[in-house]
Amino acid sequence: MSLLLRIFVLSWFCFTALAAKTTLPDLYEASVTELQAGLEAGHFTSVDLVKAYFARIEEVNLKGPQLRAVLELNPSALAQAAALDKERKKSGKRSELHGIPVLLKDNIATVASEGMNTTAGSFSLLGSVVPDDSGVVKRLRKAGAIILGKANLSEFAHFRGNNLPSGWSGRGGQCTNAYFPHSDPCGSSSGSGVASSIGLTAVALGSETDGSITCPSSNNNLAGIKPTVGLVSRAGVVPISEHQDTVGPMTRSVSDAAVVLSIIAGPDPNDNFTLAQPSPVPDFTKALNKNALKGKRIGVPRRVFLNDTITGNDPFVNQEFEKALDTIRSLGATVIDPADLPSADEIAVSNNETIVLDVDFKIQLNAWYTSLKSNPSGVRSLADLIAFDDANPALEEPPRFEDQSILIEAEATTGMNSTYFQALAFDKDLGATRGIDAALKMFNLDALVLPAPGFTTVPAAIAGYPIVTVPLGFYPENVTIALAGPETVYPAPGVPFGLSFLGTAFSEFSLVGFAFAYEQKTQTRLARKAFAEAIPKTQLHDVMS
Ligand SMILES: *[C@@H]1O[C@H](CO)[C@@H](O)[C@H](O)[C@H]1NC(C)=O
Ligand SMILES: *[C@@H]1O[C@H](CO)[C@@H](O)[C@H](O)[C@H]1NC(C)=O
Ligand SMILES: *[C@@H]1O[C@H](CO)[C@@H](O)[C@H](O)[C@H]1NC(C)=O
Ligand SMILES: *[C@@H]1O[C@H](CO)[C@@H](O)[C@H](O)[C@H]1NC(C)=O
Ligand SMILES: *[C@@H]1O[C@H](CO)[C@@H](O)[C@H](O)[C@H]1NC(C)=O
Ligand SMILES: *[C@@H]1O[C@H](CO)[C@@H](O)[C@H](O)[C@H]1NC(C)=O
Ligand SMILES: CC(=O)N[C@H]1CO[C@H](CO)[C@@H](O)[C@@H]1O
Repeated sequence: MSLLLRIFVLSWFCFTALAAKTTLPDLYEASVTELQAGLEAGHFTSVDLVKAYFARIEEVNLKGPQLRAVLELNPSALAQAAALDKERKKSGKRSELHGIPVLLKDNIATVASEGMNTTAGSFSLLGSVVPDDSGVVKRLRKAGAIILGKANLSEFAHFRGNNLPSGWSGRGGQCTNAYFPHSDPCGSSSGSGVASSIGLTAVALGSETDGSITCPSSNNNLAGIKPTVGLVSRAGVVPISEHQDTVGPMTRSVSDAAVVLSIIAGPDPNDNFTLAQPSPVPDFTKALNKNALKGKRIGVPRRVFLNDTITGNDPFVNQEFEKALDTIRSLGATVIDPADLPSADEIAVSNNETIVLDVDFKIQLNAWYTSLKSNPSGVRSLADLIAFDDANPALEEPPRFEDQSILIEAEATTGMNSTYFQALAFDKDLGATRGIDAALKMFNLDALVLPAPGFTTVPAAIAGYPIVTVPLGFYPENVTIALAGPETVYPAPGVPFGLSFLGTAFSEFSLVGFAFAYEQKTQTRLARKAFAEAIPKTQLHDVMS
């Protein structure tokens, strides 16, 4: 080789190495689109991605700030990544999630042979063998996604004891927020929220019965989608209630959430609620339009949060909420304020939701335990679970985390009787007919908007209707810090909170558009990062050979 050619080749190598390094995305913020582009361009592989996320989890999960966001890593993830890298080279990507790591809330089942447990955070399910992958995991695998691991959560999706704090489970301990030391991550999809917020995974899935995607998305500076009950399969998800449970994405951007929802949504013969959804499943990424709010009518159902002691009494959240309404106006929408739900004051005092959830939980959790191929704990029912917790206090009832009042209340129910069916009908009436649908119709609205913290999720929860949440603001430096649980505080300086767009059944496509327009205009997520110790340092270049 001539000297000139040598110099050329050498400098070409240096140039491409440098170019690759400079084009590697920062995993704190990296979007699915950026990661997919990097994988396609060969700047890094899915094996590199899994290694980097594992290392980032290692830095902050049990060490350093001890966020306790992740329960288990998938021992098969690296092998899955290698196979998907090979397949990409040979025949191209299967979908936008090909080779992208996804973290699952620990109530979402994965086959035991892969090496992980599905426990909803409870030792009563450790080592249990589920009959199959959950419906959403089947879709993710088909799309070429990599299951990275299982996230900590409020045990049994916060259906164990009213006095247990968000983010605590027997198996995982207390998960905490990355925006202020020992602050409340909210729940019950706490670990999914914390892990997404600081890039311990590309994206995460959570589940919601009432607030469990919305609230941790709000507290962790994320975009979250709580889909209509019946859009996304709940087959293979440790249940609370088939009338309210739903699975959805918790991600750093609305775009990422739209990519994930497009893949996990759709009918599943193992969850007959999904068979009634409109066909075909929309490509939600087509809803990502910066002008989506132009000419729309957005209502503010004030009575949903006026009497809410969490949000209604928080002048700072309200102040940021008023600014959000101005932003929505500036994006070309008409804000109708107030646009109250006729049922709002009845919802505030109704106990119908509890009646339904208690009865459903007992029936469906019993069915979960009996469906298991095996369970080393010997627990085969809700009654067994209560006895198991009491018999294993070191695992499940450590000091200050003893409460299992909800389990006991649910166990006392006697099945579906007329009281139950009446409560179910009241919920539909309060949440949908005289609630969200009535307000949409009366004021001729395209959607409703509410602050995400507090009990603003209840109308959509009892109606089975969707919510799309985006970052709204952060608590100020001088906020009064209060206790949220035995080991957590809320509010606290710098802790995020969100804005929720709500609508009727299967209105996700519109809601995604509205949330995207607001997110793109404000870019609130980028205004603040986690506290220094909670920001993992490992990046792709650290793990690439
Ligand atoms: C979870 O289950 C797998 C296989 O079922 C087992 O090998 C593994 O040790 C379990 N993980 C933990 C953290 O106990
Ligand atoms: C689902 O199937 C059950 C019986 O397996 C039935 O009772 C229920 O009404 C069905 N639900 C829907 C929404 O189709
Ligand atoms: C909620 O607040 C409104 C307005 O202040 C009031 O009229 C109504 O009685 C309150 N409802 C409840 C259930 O407290
Ligand atoms: C259920 O809702 C209806 C309608 O608001 C109400 O009359 C009834 O008292 C509620 N039941 C319970 C148990 O709260
Ligand atoms: C239905 O069952 C519940 C307990 O699950 C009980 O409190 C209620 O009184 C029963 N209703 C009727 C009409 O028997
Ligand atoms: C915090 O500071 C702001 C402005 O700097 C002030 O308006 C507000 O009253 C203060 N809040 C508290 C709780 O001290
Ligand atoms: C992945 C990981 O760090 N998992 C840990 C979660 O927390 C429990 C309880 O401390 C540990 O046993 C796991 O190793």
